[in-house]
Amino acid sequence: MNLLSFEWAAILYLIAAVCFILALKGLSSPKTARRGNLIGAFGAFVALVTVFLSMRIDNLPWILLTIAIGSAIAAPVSRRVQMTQMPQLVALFNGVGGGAAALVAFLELSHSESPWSALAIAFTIMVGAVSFAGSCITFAKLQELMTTRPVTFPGQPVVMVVVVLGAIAAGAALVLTGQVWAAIVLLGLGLVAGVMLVLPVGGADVPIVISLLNAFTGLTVAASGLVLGNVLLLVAGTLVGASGTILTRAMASAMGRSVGGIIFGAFRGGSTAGSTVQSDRPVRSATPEDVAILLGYAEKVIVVPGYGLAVAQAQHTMAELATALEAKGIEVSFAIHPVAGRMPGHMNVLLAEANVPTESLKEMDEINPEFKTCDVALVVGANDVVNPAAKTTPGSPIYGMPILDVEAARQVVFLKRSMRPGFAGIENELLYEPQTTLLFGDAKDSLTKVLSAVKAL
Ligand code: TAP
Repeated sequence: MNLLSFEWAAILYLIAAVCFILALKGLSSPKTARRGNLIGAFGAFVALVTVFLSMRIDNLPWILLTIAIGSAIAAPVSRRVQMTQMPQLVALFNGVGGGAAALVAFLELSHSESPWSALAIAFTIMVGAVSFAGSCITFAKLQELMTTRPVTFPGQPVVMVVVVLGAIAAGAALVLTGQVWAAIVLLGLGLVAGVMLVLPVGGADVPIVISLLNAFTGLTVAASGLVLGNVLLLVAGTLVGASGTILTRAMASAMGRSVGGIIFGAFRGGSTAGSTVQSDRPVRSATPEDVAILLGYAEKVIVVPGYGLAVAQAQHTMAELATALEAKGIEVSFAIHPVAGRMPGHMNVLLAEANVPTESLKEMDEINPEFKTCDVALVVGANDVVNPAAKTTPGSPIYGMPILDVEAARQVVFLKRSMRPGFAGIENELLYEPQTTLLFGDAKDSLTKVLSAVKAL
């Protein structure tokens, strides 16, 4: 029995859609993001309840059981996940969304009554499958279950063209005949296309691909709104698709990339080249006391935080060190690269947690001219975002990405545990430069020792 009339359901869907729009608005600033998130969750809750109360639902116990299983898995995972693992969680949730939309469209095939709805079904199956498979590979790259370098093989572009042509043929067959076999072929080709799309993307470009796949999932959900005749899915999917597309373009332009270049670059052989990693060349290593002397006698220090700072959870010690240096009259600022860490805004959130004043945080364009007047650039757990190969080595996976001009500083100190490369998997020549010193060890441990040595100066 339907407890809600069609009109009431439409009003509640409208309320949910407004919540989603307000959520996006809230999420656009760190100050309002938490509220935005809650408004979005409320909108999703209203939408879910409306579905249950306004439709005749078969198999209710099964549906409730799957919701319970999903919640039992997702709630503890979301609670336990570290900040540094957030992008892979987002990739996974995103992929599951795309995959679910593809499966729903598959099941709706038997109810399809017009070529238009068959077209929407074909689109949803294909793009949903691409999003699912692509997100799984992105997850594997981010979780470092596989290499983060571009994966290519001879004939890859030809295979991709064959897959796309096959998908168009299977899609046409699905629209014209409505046959299940065509849907199965389309689903399979979509999965292959998703894998092929992400494999050649190098580590440094993965954040942009997450955002692109997110836009794909949005489009899939919007198309499944057409298939199911559900306005809310249409609105929510369009919002996700549009915001994902805007974010993809914004991130690509912040990194000096074109979206086409990222996806097709490796196919052209452009981004597969790179330097070899883990060489045995000598480097200059130092003790915490040496680093404390360098810092303590500087006039101007620029800290470059990166992923390693987050892994070591060293933000509080870093903030304490900055305060101790400032107490000695030294000017300290933090250089924030847009993709430092593993998600947009990662460093801002981390340093805000340690109460580093926002005026000390400087974005890349603002801080870059300052490196040449700085005595020490202290690079804490960052690597790719300071790698000069982005400027000097055409063919490197990060070539063209704007970087922090750390090499211009008089002295550069790296705090890292080993000579292992960063996420992009390429060597950093700056580690071997004469002005560079390395303090090996976990960032928190090293910073604690440097802090007490600075205090003892
Ligand atoms: P990375 O280039 O990944 O370098 C991190 C460095 O931290 C490594 O050199 C690592 O060296 C060191 N490290 C790790 N754990 C440490 C610890 N406990 N103590 C001290 N050092 C530690 O990081 P980045 O410079 O921040 O650049 C970010 C990279 O991630 C870019 O390639 C970016 O494209 C990619 N990415 C970014 C995002 C977003 S949106 N921000 C999302 C996904 C991927 P050792 O192992 O030798 O210690």
